[in-house]
Amino acid sequence: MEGFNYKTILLDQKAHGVWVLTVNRPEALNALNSTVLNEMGEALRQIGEMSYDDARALIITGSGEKAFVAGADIKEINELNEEKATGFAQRGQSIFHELTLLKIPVIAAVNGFALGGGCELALGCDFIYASENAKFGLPEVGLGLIPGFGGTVRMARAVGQRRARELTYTGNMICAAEAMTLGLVNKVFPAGELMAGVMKTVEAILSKAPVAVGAAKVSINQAWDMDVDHAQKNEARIFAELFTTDDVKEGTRAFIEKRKANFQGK
Ligand code: CO8
Repeated sequence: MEGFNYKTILLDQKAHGVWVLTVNRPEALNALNSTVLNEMGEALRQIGEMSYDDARALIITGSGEKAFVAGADIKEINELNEEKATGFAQRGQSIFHELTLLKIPVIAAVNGFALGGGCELALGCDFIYASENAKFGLPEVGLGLIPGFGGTVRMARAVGQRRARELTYTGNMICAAEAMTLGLVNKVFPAGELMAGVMKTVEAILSKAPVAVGAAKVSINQAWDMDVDHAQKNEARIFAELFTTDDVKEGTRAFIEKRKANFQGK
């Protein structure tokens, strides 16, 4: 399966089953306009319909050296009224929510500015790797806005309420090293080595049982909105469901036979 044709994003296969979605408006620092959001929505639908044979991981990044995504498109925001703003915010929120529903890991490879909607896009991914020139921030209050693509929800969950408040009220940008100290970013790489670093982790994930990785994602995400008792019951249910897959037998048998498991994703 090769790439797809879009105008404002690129959707390419980097290795078998490893997809890279690149927001591709470098002239506007990859700002998210309606076309980008619509194309991202379509791309996620396509990936979501693929079997584990064809899709094992998704990497999200931005085109060019300078930006991951410098936010929602401010020119488009300037034209909104209350009704259209509701639609625009909900569209972004639902697409970023789709990232959490995909049963494959989604990794943000943040290669420059991740501001406003761009920071919120990264927050919607399973985790964030960054190049050392990356900058994170929620500058919306400086535009008379608040983060509207899930930022007031997810930033607090990522770094704690007090740090989220400080970032959101000041709109200050932080560098990759500080973002890592806050726990927003998992790893920082020298510029030019980011994608290789992401791929190393993806390869580690690809060696594991695909259905189990997907089930772990579902359990972690669902647990977030549950109390401990319900979350553990849910985990036990998801755990037990994996015993309907061949990969459980293969993984455990391979351990006993002291060989590498050959997982089939079913
Ligand atoms: N929207 C539209 N165009 C943008 C954006 C953006 N967010 N960011 C940069 N651009 C454009 C610039 O206008 C410029 O275009 P042109 O060359 O035609 O003038 C080009 O990209 C290059 O940008 P700069 O010349 O500004 O580059 P600098 O290196 O000088 O500065 C910055 C880089 C600091 C990143 C700067 O561009 C900047 O501050 N950008 C805006 C960052 C921002 O405020 N982002 C938040 C936007 S609001 C948002 O994301 C809300 C999300 C929730 C929406 C909810 C719906 C209602």
